[in-house]
Amino acid sequence: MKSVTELEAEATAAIEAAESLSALREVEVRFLGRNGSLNKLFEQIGSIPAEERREFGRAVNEAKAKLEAALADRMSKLKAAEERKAFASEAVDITLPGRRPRAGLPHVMTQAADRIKSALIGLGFEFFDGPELEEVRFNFSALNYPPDHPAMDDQDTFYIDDQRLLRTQCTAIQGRVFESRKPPLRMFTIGRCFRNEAVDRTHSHTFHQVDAFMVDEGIGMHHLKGTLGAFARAMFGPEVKVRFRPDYFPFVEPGVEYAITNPFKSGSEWLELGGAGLIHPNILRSYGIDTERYSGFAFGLGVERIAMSQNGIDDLRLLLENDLRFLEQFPA
Ligand code: FA5
Repeated sequence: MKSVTELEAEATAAIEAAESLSALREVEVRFLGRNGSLNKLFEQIGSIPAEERREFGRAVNEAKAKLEAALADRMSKLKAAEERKAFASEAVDITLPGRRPRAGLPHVMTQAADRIKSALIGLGFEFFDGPELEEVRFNFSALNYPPDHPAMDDQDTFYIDDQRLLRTQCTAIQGRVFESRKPPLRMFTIGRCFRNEAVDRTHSHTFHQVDAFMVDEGIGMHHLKGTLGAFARAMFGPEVKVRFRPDYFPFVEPGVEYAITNPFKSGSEWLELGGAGLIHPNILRSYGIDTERYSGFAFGLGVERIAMSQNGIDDLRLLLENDLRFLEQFPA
């Protein structure tokens, strides 16, 4: 059996020789652990003559205390060394040139919507948001569609149930505004619309409209034409011409189709942007608005059409694909 002094010397050497925290931990277990060599020494105390036991116990305890101190000392040295190593391996070369973050840019549709918003706000219209999942009544019946009228077939959509659908037109905000506000009104919205429609170069099942209306005393077609003329110039420049031709929508009387001179070199001379007209008196009356005093105009335009004509894009599908090679051609 080893003496206390021998064991202490052996343990001290092992502590000094440990090159890592895990090696040190092993040394600690070997000498100071519950089943370690020092505790084993204690177990011999019974075989030692009674008068030497005190001295023996003291020597073992002293050795234990020394070894614990040596362990703690070695541990802090090893920790510091490991930290230095980790620090060195994580070091950053601050002299390297930085990597430029890839800055995003607004989608070409967002850019068009922003331009439309500032043009209409500039003309005194107030933005009003409506839900994409709309009540059937706001989308159709509140807009003077007689029940089962064939005009609804042109705007077949995705029905959630009998009362709710994905809106086919942003004109649906009219009823929402009339329920909560009184004239004079000058409102507009921009948002997504949905129709059961095959996708081609100019149509999609999901698209955007801007819809605006004004109700005040003595509003007539001249206000509508003046507003849409000013809107076209704000959006497409001073040279643009506008054209109005009779059209039918249940919620306007008279109704017109609104077109601008085609900015594309090819194709027809005119590009249709949407529909417009004077708000049907039936609608105003149904919301308790005095039609002797008030009248109004409304218009609804396709935002994709506007984005396409402003940027010379000839296929609407490109707007939906999120291909960066396409989108990066339109920095804001
Ligand atoms: C309407 O939706 C009427 N609510 C517009 C209106 C408002 C008339 C207020 C009178 C008063 P229309 O279905 O024609 O009308 O659609 C208007 C415009 O939305 C179209 O000219 C087109 O630019 C765009 N649009 C319609 N359907 C699609 C589609 N499937 N894909 C892309 N754009 C579409």
